[in-house]
Amino acid sequence: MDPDLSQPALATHRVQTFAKSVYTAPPGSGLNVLWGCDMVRARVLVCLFVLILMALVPAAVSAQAPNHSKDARGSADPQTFSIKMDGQPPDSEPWAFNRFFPDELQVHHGDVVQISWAGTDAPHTATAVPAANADQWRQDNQGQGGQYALVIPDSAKGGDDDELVLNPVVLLPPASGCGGSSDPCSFDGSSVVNSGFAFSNPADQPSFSVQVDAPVGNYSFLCLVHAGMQIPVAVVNDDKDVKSPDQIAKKAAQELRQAIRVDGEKADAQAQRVTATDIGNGDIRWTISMGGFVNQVTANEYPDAGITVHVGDELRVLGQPEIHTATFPASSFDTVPFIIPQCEVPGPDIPAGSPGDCADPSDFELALNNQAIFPTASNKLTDPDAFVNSGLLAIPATPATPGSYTFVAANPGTYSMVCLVHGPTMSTTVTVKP
Ligand SMILES: [Cu+2]
Repeated sequence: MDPDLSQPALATHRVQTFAKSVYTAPPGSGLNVLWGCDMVRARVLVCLFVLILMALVPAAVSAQAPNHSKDARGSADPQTFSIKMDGQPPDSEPWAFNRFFPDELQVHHGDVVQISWAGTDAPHTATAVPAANADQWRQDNQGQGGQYALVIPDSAKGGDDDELVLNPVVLLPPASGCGGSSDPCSFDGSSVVNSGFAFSNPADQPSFSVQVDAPVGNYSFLCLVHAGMQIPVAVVNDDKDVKSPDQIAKKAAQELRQAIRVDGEKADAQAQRVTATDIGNGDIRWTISMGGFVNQVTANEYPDAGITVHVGDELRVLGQPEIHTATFPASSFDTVPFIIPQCEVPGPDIPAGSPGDCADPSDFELALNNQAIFPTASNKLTDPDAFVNSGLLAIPATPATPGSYTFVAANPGTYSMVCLVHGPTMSTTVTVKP
């Protein structure tokens, strides 16, 4: 059951609020892309990772994301702290930083935290949760049946669509419209405050402001899309010193530099590595990683130099904490979208560009394309034009997102491979020789 449909007026309001922010977003911004499904930028349409599995089992989601308007300030001199999610990689590398910068924060009651997206094109949410242990909170709230599961079964109308949709509770911004720098959402320490889903966009980075009205205690900020993307946030007594906003900004910048220099470079090297294993009969199994992933920095790329194999060889791709596919041919990125925007109706759903295309805007949804996320029946590379797909892989492996997939080189030819999640920057060539 779609939770929004139990409260139609509210659901409509929330969708329209979000739709408004979409339509008023500047051209090329992430929000436009999300609904418009622009193919170039759609390469970033998410990294959904392992939570998908948990949502494969039909799950009832039963409550709204609570949000609150601004409360009176508690302490005398509230400060505003600016923190970042994600960051800019060097030299246009296709990396994303699934981290907050800085990696922890202490504030006083009443302080405001402005959380800015800072990546290239990855989607994130800025979400304040009333839990000191973010991993435990995810287990309790993002697993099967969890209110904040990233994807849920498309069962709103008749339960006749065998597919998954992005959870509106994760996707939608606060109904009240709070979150701007002049109108921060209040986090009272007892309920979740969620920005909704938005894409990094260097030309116009989104941000979300939260006033921390919670009592002294320990909480977390996290991204609902990316596991492990979270920081502890402590509210301390007014008589205890905390780092200044300036010091926090410097710490954040220093941590990003370190993440680029150390973790990014390691992740990049991991993505480029090709290893060979003798499998008998003169054949070789070539193994690559689906990109690199080190300390929450993901290098979304396949080997630049391509891979050359012979007929009879295998190509094994290994999943990462970030979700990916290995899909032939590379042009599939244009023909097999990972996410399909559509209107939920009885029977097969109708493709749509935005909520306004649906008879009821609250019937608009973003579905995962089964053709993209599931493996093809055949794993054989017989024809460079034939569609052969690993489906979504990830680690830790689950039945829905296995940890590896193995192709078999059956016929000579030049084959192109792409990730349907990340697009052309994550592609390579597999040359099969006789
Ligand atoms: Cu990918």
